Amino acid sequence: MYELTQEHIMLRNMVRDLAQNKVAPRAAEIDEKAEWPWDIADALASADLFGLPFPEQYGGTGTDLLSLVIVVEELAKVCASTALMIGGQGLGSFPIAIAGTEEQKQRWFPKLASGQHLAAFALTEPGAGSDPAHMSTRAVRDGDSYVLNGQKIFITHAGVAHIYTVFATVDPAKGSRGQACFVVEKGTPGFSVGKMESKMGIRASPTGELIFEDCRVPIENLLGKEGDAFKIAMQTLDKSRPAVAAQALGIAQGATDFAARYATERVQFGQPIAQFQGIQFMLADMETKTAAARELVYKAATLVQKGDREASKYSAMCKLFASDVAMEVTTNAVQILGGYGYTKEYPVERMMRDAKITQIYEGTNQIQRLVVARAMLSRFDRLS
Ligand code: COS
Repeated sequence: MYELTQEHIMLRNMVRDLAQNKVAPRAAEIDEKAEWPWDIADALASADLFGLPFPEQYGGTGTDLLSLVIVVEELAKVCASTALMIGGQGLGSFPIAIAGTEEQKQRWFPKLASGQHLAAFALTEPGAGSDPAHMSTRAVRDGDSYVLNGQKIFITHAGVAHIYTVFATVDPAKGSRGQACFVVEKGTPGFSVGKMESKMGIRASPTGELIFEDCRVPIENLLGKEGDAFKIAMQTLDKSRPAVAAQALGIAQGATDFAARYATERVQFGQPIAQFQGIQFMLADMETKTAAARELVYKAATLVQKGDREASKYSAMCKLFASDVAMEVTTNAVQILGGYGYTKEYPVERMMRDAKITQIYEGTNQIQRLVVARAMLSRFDRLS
């Protein structure tokens, strides 16, 4: 089980203040304008929050995954796009943490840890979303480098990132065992950012296409060996899904808190609507499900941190559960606010739009159920 230490609580309180003072006042505007907020990125960097995924020797905080999810949760209570800055930094850099050499970590981590550079994770393609074993981006060895050709889509931090961990196939006949993972730096000839998406939610976080046209990447940028990449991607997602779950959790708590406060102020039939049992029961269910999600998210983060054999299953379970809770809770928050909830005057409609992506990205919830079921049933395979 997990236990929050004094350090976790101090970190949570510090980020709560920052979220309230620096992030909340900008959240509606950056959503409306679909604008990447450099001022908020600077504020997170000044608070050392980009250092959360990195060990101390590279300028990181050297803290655990539970610290990272606590921070993502607090930021997501007021702005899911801002929370994704930290989640995305983890996702984009975990492949280097998992498979990088000491030299590679020294080369890329310090600037990522300080927030001077941002990272992005490039796995998804038009024809390979849930099924990355069948990606078509190619990497062909040529002397001391690889030449990349292909296209990636729906990439968080496209354009704003400096470091992209890119997955490509070196031997299509080998499927998931024929892939390699590379770090491609911004500005590498043959690498460009294509179409940017206009999205329903997390609108202040840029999502876009990456294009590789005879993009030459030195062999020093290969992470692990040829053939390792699919497992690197799976291990990365195991580490990163608790952060998506924490984003969902924060959205759910933010919406619950807002709806509860609103219900005490909104008067109908001569009394605050919070005095109606119908509203009380909705609020009680929202609070209960959100609290249950928190237990699962914190436990999953702890198991992933320990490298527990159940880590992959818990990582999928917490993302699945917390995101479904976030969708349900935010929909009910809009319902409690009624017509006002449907307008941009109040944050709950944004929270409902932001919640939706947490059921989809880093593996749809259908994929999470598949991961959970496989982990459950593999036990019996071993016995047979
Ligand atoms: N950790 C380490 N290795 C893993 C792993 C994990 N969590 N999950 C699978 N592997 C390994 C398997 O052990 C297998 O190894 P061998 O080749 O040595 O046998 C290999 O990876 C292939 O595994 P599997 O056969 O299970 O692969 P599938 O193609 O059936 O895919 C799923 C498995 C569906 C789980 C995977 O494709 C997936 O996670 N899809 C969703 C991807 C996703 O999240 N996309 C969102 C984009 S990222 S924002």
